[in-house]
Amino acid sequence: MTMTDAQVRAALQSLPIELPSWGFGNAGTRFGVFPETGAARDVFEKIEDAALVHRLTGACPTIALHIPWDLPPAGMDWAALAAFAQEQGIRLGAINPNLFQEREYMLGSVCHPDPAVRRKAAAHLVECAEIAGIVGSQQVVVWLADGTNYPGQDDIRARRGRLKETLAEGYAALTPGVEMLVEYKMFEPGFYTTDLPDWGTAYTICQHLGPQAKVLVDTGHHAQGTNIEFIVATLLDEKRLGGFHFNDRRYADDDLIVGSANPFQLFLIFHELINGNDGRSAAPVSYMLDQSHSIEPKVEAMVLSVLNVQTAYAKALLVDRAALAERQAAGDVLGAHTILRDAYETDVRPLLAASREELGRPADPLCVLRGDAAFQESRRTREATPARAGGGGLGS
Ligand code: PSV
Ligand code: MN
Repeated sequence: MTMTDAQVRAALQSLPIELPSWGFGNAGTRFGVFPETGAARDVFEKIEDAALVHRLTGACPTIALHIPWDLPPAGMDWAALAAFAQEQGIRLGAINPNLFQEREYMLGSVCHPDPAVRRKAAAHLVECAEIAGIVGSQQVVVWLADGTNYPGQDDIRARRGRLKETLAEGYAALTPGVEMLVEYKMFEPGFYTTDLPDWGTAYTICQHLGPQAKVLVDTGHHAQGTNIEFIVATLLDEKRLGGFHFNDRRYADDDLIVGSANPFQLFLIFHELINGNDGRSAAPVSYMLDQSHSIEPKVEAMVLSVLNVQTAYAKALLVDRAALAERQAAGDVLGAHTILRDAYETDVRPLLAASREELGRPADPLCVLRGDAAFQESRRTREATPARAGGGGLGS
């Protein structure tokens, strides 16, 4: 039995995809930055751009913020920024502490050998927990650049002790109901050790922290060939999957548009998310994009990313789960595999178009955006006007 089109549309319409503020700004690679005309320069413009993506897709009601890149300007408080977002039609989402950019963090933040640096990192975690409480955000997402470059540079176990102790201070400051999502990454900027390199390490840290701590899976943060859907199934089974940072990659943390390099993997991830839930919808975890766009138009890139996530989800919803279970029980290796392939090869474009129209959004949001002369004009106007908050940070 497969789900009906109406059931698939209802499930699709209930999947919120959070946008990263840092994906709208002029980021680049370490080799250069190619500024885009009219790209967002401050938190207001990032919110405006995210709201546009939501108007076009109907799927992105929140924007994740990075602190201090997205601090409201002097004289404005968080409640006012949240109200600005609401006027634009979206809400403020996950709060991401920046524990990697300041000079003191050269040898790490929460794992730094100097207690004074750890105090600073803990205070920033507490500040971010408080911001999340004020703006009604559901998550504080912790990604650390902590690690070492050379054998012997620092004591691996001592760093782990500091990690647990310092993160616990931020955890203790969380408002009830707000989760701390602990993100891991195999390497970079640490090239010898990384203090949170994999899902297992993140999982044990979450166990130490408490029930409000869960693991965040960034699809670009694994070794080549890692079976991410297996990780997803395991974390879901342990009730410690907090959410995703979606992006795609060929080599390392490439931050490419999700679903552009390996759409089959994205489909398989959603298949596990549905399996580990009720078989009819993806687990209610946090779904965010984490991409930085260096050569692609940023708003278009976000829209395409949303469409790619929805495409993978729609195909995964179409898997005939009863038939799959039957073939699996019969030990029919290729019969079972074929059922997954059949769903993956279904053309879901008409279904997605109908779902968007049902929500009063364009059937093809990317096509509408690309043909929108007013949007292009607004970029030129923006470029010719000073930014409101005077700056704002680059993406990662
Ligand atoms: C750095 O690798 C990174 O891309 C992480 O994935 C974080 O989630 C993001 O930056 C924002 O800090
Ligand atoms: Mn990430």
